[in-house]
Amino acid sequence: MAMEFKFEERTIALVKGDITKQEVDIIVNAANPSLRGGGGVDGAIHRAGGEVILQECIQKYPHGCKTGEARITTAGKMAAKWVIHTPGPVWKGGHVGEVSLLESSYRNSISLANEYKADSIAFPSISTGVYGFPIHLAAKIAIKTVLSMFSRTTLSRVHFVLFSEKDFQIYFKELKNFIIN
Ligand code: AR6
Repeated sequence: MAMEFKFEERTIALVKGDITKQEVDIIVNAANPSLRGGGGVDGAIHRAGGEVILQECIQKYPHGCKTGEARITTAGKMAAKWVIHTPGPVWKGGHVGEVSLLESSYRNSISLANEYKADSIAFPSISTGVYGFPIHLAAKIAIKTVLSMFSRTTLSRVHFVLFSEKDFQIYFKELKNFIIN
């Protein structure tokens, strides 16, 4: 299922489904600082792309990646050209910089996509699985941060890919609020 919206002559798609199947230039991975794979969407991306992603992470990023930063690899067997790996923050109650770290994950991913002159990018709901970030707040941050940069980049499409109907509806509500207000 997908819904499309126009924003400043660009397209935002809300998609319910599997991010590894998205036909976009860049897929964003909700990674952890080791960049050595994991569960959730990270596991799905490494499985779908194949060994080459892990090999590249090890070779190019021996020290992994700090929370809120972003690193790029190719996408192996997936339709996308690249994967941007960004470790979002672990939610610890909201008083240790979680909001600004999540903003940084989105901001640094968009900047890197722009450096690579990408036309399209797909985001999962970073930090809202194992890392426990409240999804309503995370959806607001994701939408606000991405849309505030969108028109100054090479990107013409951004996909927010949600794995469940519940998450999809939360993003839908936040996106409508943001576009209308
Ligand atoms: N496509 C789209 N979304 C997905 C998919 C998929 N194939 N699989 C899961 N999700 P999580 P985090 C959703 O836990 O909270 C990993 O082990 C999922 O339902 O993957 O940032 C890493 O290595 C949820 O809404 O990421 C880290 O250690 C969202 O993706 C840690 O988990 C994010 O859930 C990162 O935790």
